[in-house]
Amino acid sequence: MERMAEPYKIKMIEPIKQISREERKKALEEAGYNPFSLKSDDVYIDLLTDSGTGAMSDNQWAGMMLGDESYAGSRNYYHLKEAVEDITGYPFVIPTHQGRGAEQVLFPLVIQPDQYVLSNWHFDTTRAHVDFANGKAIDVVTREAYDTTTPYEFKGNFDLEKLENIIIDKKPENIGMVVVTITNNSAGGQPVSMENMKEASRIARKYGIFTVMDAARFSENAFFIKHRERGYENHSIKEIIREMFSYTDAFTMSAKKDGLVNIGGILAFRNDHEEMFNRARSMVVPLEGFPTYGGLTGRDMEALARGLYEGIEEDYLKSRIHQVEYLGNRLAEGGIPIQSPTGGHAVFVDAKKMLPHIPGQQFPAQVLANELYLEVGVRGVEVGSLLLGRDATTGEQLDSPLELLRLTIPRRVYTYNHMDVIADGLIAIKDRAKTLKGLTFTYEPKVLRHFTAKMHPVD
Ligand code: PLI
Repeated sequence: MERMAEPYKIKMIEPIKQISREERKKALEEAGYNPFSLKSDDVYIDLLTDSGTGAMSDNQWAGMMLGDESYAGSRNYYHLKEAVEDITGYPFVIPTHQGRGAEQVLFPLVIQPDQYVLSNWHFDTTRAHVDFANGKAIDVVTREAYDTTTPYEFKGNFDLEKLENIIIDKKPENIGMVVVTITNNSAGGQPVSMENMKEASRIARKYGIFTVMDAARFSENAFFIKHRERGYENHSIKEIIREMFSYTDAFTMSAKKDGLVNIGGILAFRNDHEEMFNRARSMVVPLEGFPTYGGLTGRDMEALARGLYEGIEEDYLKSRIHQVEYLGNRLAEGGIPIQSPTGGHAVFVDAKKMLPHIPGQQFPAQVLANELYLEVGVRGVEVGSLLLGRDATTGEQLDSPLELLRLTIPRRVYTYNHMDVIADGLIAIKDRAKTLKGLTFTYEPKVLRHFTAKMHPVD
């Protein structure tokens, strides 16, 4: 696959260095074989997340100097509100410190205790906030998402039949809300088609159920619709985004992804939800801050107002998605099994296929993450059994349907040469994959264990 020249040039650089293999071995041991516990100085190429790790433009940095740090009514809030309304059509806008801040304000207003929440796939914090609101999260993703080898253009979709059957089975009054996660992070940054979103929304509205967009990667999703879904090839990205948001009542957004900022989130409501907006504005005060700053500085809001526009530019999106696809193609050509086709923000390596001799209970994707770090100093992240955890009542380790190593690409940060280092590193591991050993816990925290667990290779 050809490389594509970036639609920007570099004005400032941040040095990175590759420490020696011996030093990496020591660092990994000290980190308890858990890449989350590595110091970033010991990492050469950091693919832990695309969240808050992107590079801002000169235009955004210039905007930072125009921060109006007034406690109430900052002019940057109004810039942000105008940008959100222009791009999504939602007029009622509340800034929050990041995506989970928006979730913690909204969810208790919508979910009644013991209600179910249905999503194509809840992100970890989204699931946690459903739990905190005493709701019960159920994922209803299309079955194609679990088959990494067969390409399917919209692996992020809802299983619509299952969605409606669950609503009927549990009864509509017991469903708190439907959450449309775009793109579907856990399935591999996979997009949701417009048709699927429209149908999910039609089903929810038929039963009077509130719908929320988890919009972290909304512009990447719009790009995929334009290039993969029939009928949208001649629509602008903005037109597609407008239509996507017409199918939900509110959105929560981690602006640290497609918003192209290092911190920030948004909670917004459609024009027919002013009453709920007013209730959310009261809630945001004790949780995040006054409703015209919600945990952000004026300069953060200005950078975000500008980042939202840069994130929907077609040239930028083309270059972004192409770089991820390039890495995916290099890996596939080198015989590395990946979730196919590649998604928007990351390449997901199928560790179950690459390390079939290591059972889920010994965390094959974590083993692969560690080996890639030892090989070239690249830090990826496990999305599998370690992340999934144990059954809350029986304490048994749950069996994850997928054991994935996520190689998450920060926006506008790394070059194609970095993609080659990553690909060469993984391909070099392939031939000795059989010799790699599983992992066992030396310390297993009860809550969100993947962040702080300590492990050791099994004998
Ligand atoms: O990290 P936050 O609080 O700004 O956003 C939470 C969040 C919500 N929804 C989705 C789909 C996410 O992917 C998400 C955060 N994702 C992270 C941190 C990631 O590494 O994927």
